[in-house]
Amino acid sequence: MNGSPRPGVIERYRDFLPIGEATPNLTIGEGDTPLVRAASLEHRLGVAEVWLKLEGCNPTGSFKDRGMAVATAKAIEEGAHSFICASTGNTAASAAAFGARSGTPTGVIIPARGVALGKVAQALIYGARVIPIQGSFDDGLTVVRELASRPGVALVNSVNPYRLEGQQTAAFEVVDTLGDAPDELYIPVGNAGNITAYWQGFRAYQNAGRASELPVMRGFQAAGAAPIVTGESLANPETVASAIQIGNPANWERAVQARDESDGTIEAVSDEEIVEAYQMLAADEGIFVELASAASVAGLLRRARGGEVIGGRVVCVLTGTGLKDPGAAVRYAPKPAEVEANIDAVASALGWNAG
Ligand code: AN7
Repeated sequence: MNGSPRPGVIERYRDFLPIGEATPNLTIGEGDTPLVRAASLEHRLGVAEVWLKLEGCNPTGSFKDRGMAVATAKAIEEGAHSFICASTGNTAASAAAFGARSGTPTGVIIPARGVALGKVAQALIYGARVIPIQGSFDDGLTVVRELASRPGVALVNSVNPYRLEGQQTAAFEVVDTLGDAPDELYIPVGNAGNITAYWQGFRAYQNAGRASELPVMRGFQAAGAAPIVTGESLANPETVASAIQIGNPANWERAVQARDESDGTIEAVSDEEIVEAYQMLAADEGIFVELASAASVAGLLRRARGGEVIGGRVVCVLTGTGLKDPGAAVRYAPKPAEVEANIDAVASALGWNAG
């Protein structure tokens, strides 16, 4: 321990990670995120225990910091002089932060259209070289995979195994907090790295005797970007949840393996269902996530309403904060009307009776 109450994932889970003497620890305080009960959802759905893993509380506002802490540390250990990634936004922001932290030039390739402004703003202010492309995330990933064959360039997308090693730590935290694995884990699926990493983490913990059981894994893609559900990759995925607008996930096979080994499912949720869960989390639980993150809760709502039997203790992973995309919140919340600046007008607008 370095004395900090938030030592970062490398220090906290060193024994479970590929960390050696020569691995630097660049931590920005990632990990150790809250796991909170969702009383309103429990009541609404009749599920005994619903827990929400608030990954938006990571330093750059998404779960990506866990994997990025490890991937960038290993890249530096191995002599990299540049980081590169393709991204729907959150990976870009996280890579840019760790690039800044380590003084490593970082290139982030993003689709020119659809990335939430807050994510672009982060990548820019951290000092990354931001390259918007006339194409999709999938096109960007193809480009960066080729660029990464140059010496000294570290690819920090989730095709990098160290990303997944680091992201396992979220599963470790869930087990450490609950005392065992949950019955079911609900998680959004885009490039399919995170569902793969959680499964890897739960299995590692079981092998180490820290968990007695494994959860059923339930992944959710947006209906307009659901290649794993349909079995067909897409050139033009379409969803309001821009973070998971991905047509050909890099970790496709491993996500299917996690699904099958856990006796789980990967299903599609519609944009309407995602928006409903997004609004409900904010208005009923006081938790403001981004649209993509709400896919996990949308999936839980759909299964509960469909009469499926839900495990007694479920965890929904909420992958990122809603603050990166305030435009979405304004779009999906009631719009206030402007009123005159006096007590009567304000009281009346509040719906309060005249005093
Ligand atoms: C909030 O940033 O792919 O299935 O380039 O930002 O591991 O891809 C983001 C993905 C879920 C899906 N929730 O996770 C990127 C990127 C949020 C995300 C996902 C993403 P994966």
